[in-house]
Amino acid sequence: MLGVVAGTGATTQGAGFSRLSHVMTESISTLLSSSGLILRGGFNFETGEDAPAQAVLLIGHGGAEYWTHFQAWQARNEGVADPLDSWSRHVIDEAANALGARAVYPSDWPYLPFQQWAMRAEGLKPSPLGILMHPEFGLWHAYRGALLLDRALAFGEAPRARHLCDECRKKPCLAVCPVGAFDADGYDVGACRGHVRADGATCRGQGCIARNACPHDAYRYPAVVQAFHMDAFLRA
Ligand code: B12
Repeated sequence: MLGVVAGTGATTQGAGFSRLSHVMTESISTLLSSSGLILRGGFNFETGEDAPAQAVLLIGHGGAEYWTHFQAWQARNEGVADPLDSWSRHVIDEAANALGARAVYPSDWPYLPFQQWAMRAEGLKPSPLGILMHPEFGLWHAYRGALLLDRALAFGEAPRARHLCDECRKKPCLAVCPVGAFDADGYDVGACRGHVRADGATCRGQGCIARNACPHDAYRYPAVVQAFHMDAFLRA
């Protein structure tokens, strides 16, 4: 398994990737270089596990580096439905073809367990909001696709990421939602969506208040990016 290690930039592969074939990480890096997406991590499925392949590599972003690349593509492809998904497919399908892999996406139905895969690949744990907490990117990261391979890859030890929520005493993320959509029992999607739709101008224009309350905000998405995702959330 491998993952981006704390201290590495959001646009380059970290030291953890040297455990995977240098040739493979270099070629994935080259294939993704003008997209703002990065190889997040990967692992081999266990023998006997009900798995879709032998190995998986997760592609995503830490921070919003991808946004300018996506916007440039969208300007050349006006009117495309589900633009972020379409752009992700455009970038990641090409990488999959070059590597002899099969690309799958977070929005594919039935949903694939992207967060479970990320926990295995990167050693992450969920924040109280449900979003995985990353030791460098905080809550400001996501997955845009995965490469499934029918061959095992040479991964090293499972990464153990520092879980910042364990060290956070005040947990402001749980205190600020105007409708208390997040608590120890989980995430009340109906309350969240109802508020955002009816009178959540801040959530709609600047993003989720609870997510923005997290102090680990070095990679926080700009308001325009957050507004785009909240709009997609309202339409989901
Ligand atoms: C359906 C879905 C939703 C639904 C319902 C979520 C739920 N409570 O069930 C809705 C539309 C509400 C939603 C909302 C959001 N989602 Co969502 N969602 C998904 C999706 C497409 C499927 C989830 C699923 O059922 N998977 C299948 C099961 C078998 O896989 P899993 O790994 O076991 O699923 C985990 C999640 O369900 C998680 N979970 C449970 N409750 C919650 C609550 C939240 C807020 C999240 C993020 C996860 C989560 O627990 C499981 C862990 O084992 C995934 C992508 C994917 N394929 O997983 C994204 C995904 C989980 N969402 C994601 C995100 C970022 C969000 C939003 C923050 C988006 C936004 N606004 O910008 C919002 C949260 C609302 C807010 N206040 O901002 C990211 C999380 C990335 C990360 N860093 O961890 C994912 C992985 C998509 C991606 N492209 O990366 N989402």
